[in-house]
Amino acid sequence: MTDITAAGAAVTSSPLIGDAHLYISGEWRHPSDGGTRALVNPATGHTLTVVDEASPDDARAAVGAARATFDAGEWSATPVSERAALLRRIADLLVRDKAELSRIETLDTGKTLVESEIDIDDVESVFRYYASLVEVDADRVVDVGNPAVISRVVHEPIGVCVLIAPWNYPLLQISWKIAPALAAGCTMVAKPSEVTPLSTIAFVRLCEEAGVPPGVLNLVQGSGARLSGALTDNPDVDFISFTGGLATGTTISETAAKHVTKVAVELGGKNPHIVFADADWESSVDQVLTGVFLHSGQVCSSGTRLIVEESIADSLVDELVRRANQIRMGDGLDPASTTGPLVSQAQLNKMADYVASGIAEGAVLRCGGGRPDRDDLHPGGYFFAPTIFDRCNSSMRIVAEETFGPILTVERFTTEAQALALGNDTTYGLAAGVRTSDAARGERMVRGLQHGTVWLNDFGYYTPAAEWGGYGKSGNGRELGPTGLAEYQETKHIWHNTAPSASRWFTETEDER
Ligand code: TXE
Repeated sequence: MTDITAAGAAVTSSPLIGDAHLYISGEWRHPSDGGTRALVNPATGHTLTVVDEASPDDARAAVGAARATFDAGEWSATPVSERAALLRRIADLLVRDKAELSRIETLDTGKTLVESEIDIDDVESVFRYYASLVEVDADRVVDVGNPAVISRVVHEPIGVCVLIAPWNYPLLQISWKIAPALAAGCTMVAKPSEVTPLSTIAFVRLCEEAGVPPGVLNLVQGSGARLSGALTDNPDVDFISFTGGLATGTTISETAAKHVTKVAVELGGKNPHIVFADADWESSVDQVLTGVFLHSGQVCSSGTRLIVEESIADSLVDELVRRANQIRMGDGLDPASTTGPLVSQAQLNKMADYVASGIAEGAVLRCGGGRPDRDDLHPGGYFFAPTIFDRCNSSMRIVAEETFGPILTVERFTTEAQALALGNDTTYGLAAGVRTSDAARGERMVRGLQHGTVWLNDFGYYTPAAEWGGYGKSGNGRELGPTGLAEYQETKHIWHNTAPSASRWFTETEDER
């Protein structure tokens, strides 16, 4: 068993975490009311470290700092080339400190070290992508049919942004917000999840080292509900980008509407993975398994609904059960682990509740359903075995609701029309996968599925250059790609007449007509 207690102590003393954890106006501060929060290592249930937790006054101060810095105008007027260079310096520092950042992310979230390392690589890519994109984010010239008029559409930073992130991909998801916000010339308050704030604290220290000016990037952490008024019911905020649960996203959207504050929300999904009988067998087994059990299913685009053609359903489910039982769950720091624990006791309780509801509603439990029966797992860790339910239908809670854990449900179809209807039978619409060797059918399916990302004969991949976001209750707005930058920009039309002349619409005398 890995000695996590020792590793936890090392986190406390990490220079990347420091001893003060709020960053406002370029200063590391302790909270005004002395608030703290103990963070738990999900692999052991032991306290990992204790961090500062912001009060509502601190959050208001952070928004005030972002407002004052934006209104001063210096940052937003920084030449694009300088902002791009800053993003690249941040990317370089991510490379330098990748090992420590990955270790911190694993201790805080429970995910395996390899997954954390991939996350940090992806964060680096996002910064490099937006550095390059903003350099070519040109104004548009519009021909208005009058050679004397120069008509331009220009992009300007939207202003003060509040960036609220969840616990499953802490640094990755907040980087999808911070990178375009910095590229666009915005100022911001970042609020990581109170469950997993460590990597964001460490990252803000790197941003400071890279030369992000004081007041541009401010950091508070703590309970979202407690800080909500200061961050989302605040006329000084111009844009809120939120990733998290549906209920929270709805509350934030309602609150922000009072101030006509722009909001973009990414609220998870209930993602179908559709397998036709003619699909490649080996990659189907592999990717259905990875698609749902990676990071113990705590992924917004997790392929939790297997929708499989009846003729191969029994054999595919048998094989998935066999493979799921072999998954090496364990402490994320242990190189032998291929997936880690759930993030918290709350998530563990939620899975137990979903398993009970699946059984009560008549689904057939084929494997998992509780804590793995293994002596080598730490007794305090939040481990939940990969779970497969067969004979499911979309009226069951385990099929309709986002479980956000390692639970695969299986539904069966006999026709393409049924497969499509099942794939769209969800209130969410974040991501979907289709597997078939029939190209024409594949194309019909990807066009028919009402989801923000659709994979054909693949699952789970994304690139910083392509938009990410959801249809339906998976949210609105997009992250990544050019749209992910546009979210942080206002669009201004400048009409410049180089040879002004009177229009004579309102005339002084009738003769002028
Ligand atoms: O999310 P919350 P939770 C889903 C998943 C999960 C469920 C609940 O199904 O089981 O959401 O997870 C902040 N005003 N996803 O409870 O509460 C909070 O501090 C402002 C899907 O962890 O939505 C944190 O920083 N902020 C998802 C962030 O919101 C508030 C990833 C997310 O927390 C707030 C995670 C408030 N009133 C969970 N209340 C995805 N889309 O990938 C909370 N917060």
